[in-house]
Amino acid sequence: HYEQSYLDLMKEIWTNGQERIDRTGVGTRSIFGASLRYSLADNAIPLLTTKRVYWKTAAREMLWFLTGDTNIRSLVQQNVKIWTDWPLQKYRQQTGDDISHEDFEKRIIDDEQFAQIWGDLGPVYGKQWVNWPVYEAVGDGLYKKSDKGVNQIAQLVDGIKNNPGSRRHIFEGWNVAELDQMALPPCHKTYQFYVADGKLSGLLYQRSCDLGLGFAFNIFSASLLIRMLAQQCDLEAGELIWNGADVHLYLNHHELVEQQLSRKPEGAPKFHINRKPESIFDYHIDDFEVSDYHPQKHISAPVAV
Ligand code: DHF
Ligand code: TMP
Repeated sequence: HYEQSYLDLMKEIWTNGQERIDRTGVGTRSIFGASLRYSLADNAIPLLTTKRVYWKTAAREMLWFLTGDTNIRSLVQQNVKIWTDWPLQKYRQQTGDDISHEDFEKRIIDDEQFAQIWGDLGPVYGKQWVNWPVYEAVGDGLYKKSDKGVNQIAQLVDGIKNNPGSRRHIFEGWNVAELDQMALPPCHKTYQFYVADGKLSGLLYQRSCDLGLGFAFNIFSASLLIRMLAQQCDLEAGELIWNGADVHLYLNHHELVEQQLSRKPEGAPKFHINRKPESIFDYHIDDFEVSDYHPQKHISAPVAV
């Protein structure tokens, strides 16, 4: 089963990983360097079956990245709460207001100005993907920021269509000059694509991976992106190769780990796109459908902020 290698990795890290105190103070067991492969042939999609994965949440996040938006407001409006903790933490620290999650999210929705000030994550994924800043020389050694940055995704689609054999189908989230403005520097930081035999494959380099929580979203989202790109470029989807660098389990995920490792992966979910949108930027959540997904019960686990 395609999920077995993930469960094996989880077991290996839980039993043999190096224990460290991490940035969040929660503590992790980790290994450095892991690679997993998933076939996307015949509509296969790597959704975990040993716990329910809320794939629509992950798909909404991916569509949000593609709009270039970095404010959580449009996510929260769609009931996607996976990014709320970071702006909330900043708001609490800077104002001393001990507002609840619910009240903060309500305010983000109800008060546009509040959302503009407190809901932004800085120049994270979406900004770098579709509007990577560019500077123009204005003389005397001075530069100014151009109105329009580089749309790496549009360039990627052009490249795959017009020069499929290229070894430069890359987009990058790690803008070193802007890391200090980001709520969280990108975890899924580099994507590269490869066309052969009418199939598009993608490789994701993930510098830091929360194997209990983020990982399930990351492999689904990367696969979704490969599928959308393949459709736009009239290719079949090939494989996802996932490369993790610091791959870890948080120590407070012990229940999740034990439960998940006691379960057997089962079934082979399929992913479908219902229509062909005009461009990579025109997909809508209703275009996506998953069938044959019968996962075991969701397991909730705390997210380390
Ligand atoms: N920090 C940490 N420590 N781990 C992460 O995985 C992580 N992921 C981030 C931002 N910072 C992070 C962005 N992605 C969840 C999933 C993905 C995600 C953030 C959070 C999450 O909480 N998933 C739960 C609930 C999903 C839901 O409510 O829809 C899950 O069980 O999958
Ligand atoms: P770090 O910036 O100190 O590495 O912390 C980021 C944490 O978030 C780390 O546990 C990895 C996790 N993460 C994922 O696993 N996937 C994601 O997509 C994101 C945004 C974060």
